[in-house]
Amino acid sequence: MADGPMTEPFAVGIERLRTEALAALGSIGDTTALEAWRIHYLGKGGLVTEELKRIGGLPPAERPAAGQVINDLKRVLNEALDVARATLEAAAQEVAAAREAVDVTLPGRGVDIGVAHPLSEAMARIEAIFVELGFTVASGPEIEDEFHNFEALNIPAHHPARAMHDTFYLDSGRLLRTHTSTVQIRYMEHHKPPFRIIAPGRVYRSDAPDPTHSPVFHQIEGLAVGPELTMGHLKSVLKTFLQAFFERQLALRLRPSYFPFTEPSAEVDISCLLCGGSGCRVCKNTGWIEVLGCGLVHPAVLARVGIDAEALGGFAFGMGVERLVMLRDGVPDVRLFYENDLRFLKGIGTCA
Ligand code: 2U9
Repeated sequence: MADGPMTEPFAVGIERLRTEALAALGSIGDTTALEAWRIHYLGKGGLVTEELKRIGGLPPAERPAAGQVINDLKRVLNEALDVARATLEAAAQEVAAAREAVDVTLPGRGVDIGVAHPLSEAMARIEAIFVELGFTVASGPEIEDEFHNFEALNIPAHHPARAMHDTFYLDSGRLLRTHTSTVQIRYMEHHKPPFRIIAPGRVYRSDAPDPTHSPVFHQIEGLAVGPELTMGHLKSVLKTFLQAFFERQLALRLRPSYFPFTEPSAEVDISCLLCGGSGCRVCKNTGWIEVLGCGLVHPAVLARVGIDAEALGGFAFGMGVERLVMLRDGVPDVRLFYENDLRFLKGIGTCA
């Protein structure tokens, strides 16, 4: 076959390559395929580069025109590549914008307004009532020593009352306080009578949890020391407090009891909150509900902290805060205070 003019078939081949490349570009839908297209046609070993290499085989006279044709092809394909890339990026941006779009007309989710935990609310309330009665609020450590938790309170080693307290002991020989009486002992070590204090706080007893027991609970204990303090003063303070806390008139009954740190000691009953005293299931038909313990401070306790028990006396009382809230709000299980179930917290919480 005779050699024809070289420019014609070369230009035709380039034209076919252009048509094929642009057609392939038209069907590309993502940037990965676009990059593969670029490498296939315009990359170092791509088809356009192959054509460039073929120029060397053309007669010298045809080379400039062939070079021109290939340069045109390169420019056209690069421009088409830029347009295709811009189109794909714009489409991707549209998809992303649609995915992230916020419908500002939708109603909001609503915000829960926090409430004070029922125990915090009750503690604050109880403290406020006693402050009104002239008491000062005292506090102290939850990790204690045996002296402040037991010995100073007339509970020597091996005393059966220690077993009643089911103490959590730490490796250090210290313990988690079983009552906030420890705070009153520490207060008496550093303050001269007369004084009236309450000691609110967390206490710990190694009890298995059940509807009426929790290994951690809250107490508020009170102590007044001064001359001529009697059970009459004690009863009056407690009646004022209990009527303020339960927001109603109540009858009070003191039943003799025993605590190592008070003598005499008494349990305090109030007339039933549900039936008022006539008898119902809440008071087990007795008309009375036990709410706290109290007594006159044992002279041995005063003597242990250097107070002259001949000249001065004191009264003391102690209450479990959970028990009071359970009675007031009809909470059936002490564990509810520690489970953080919002249905419970919202149900009896009050706005902070
Ligand atoms: C000092 C001296 C005496 C505090 C008292 C009680 C009686 C009492 C219980 C109530 C329910 C403990 O939480 S509870 O289980 N407490 O019955 N507490 S007298 O007497 C004191 C305190 C401090 C220096």
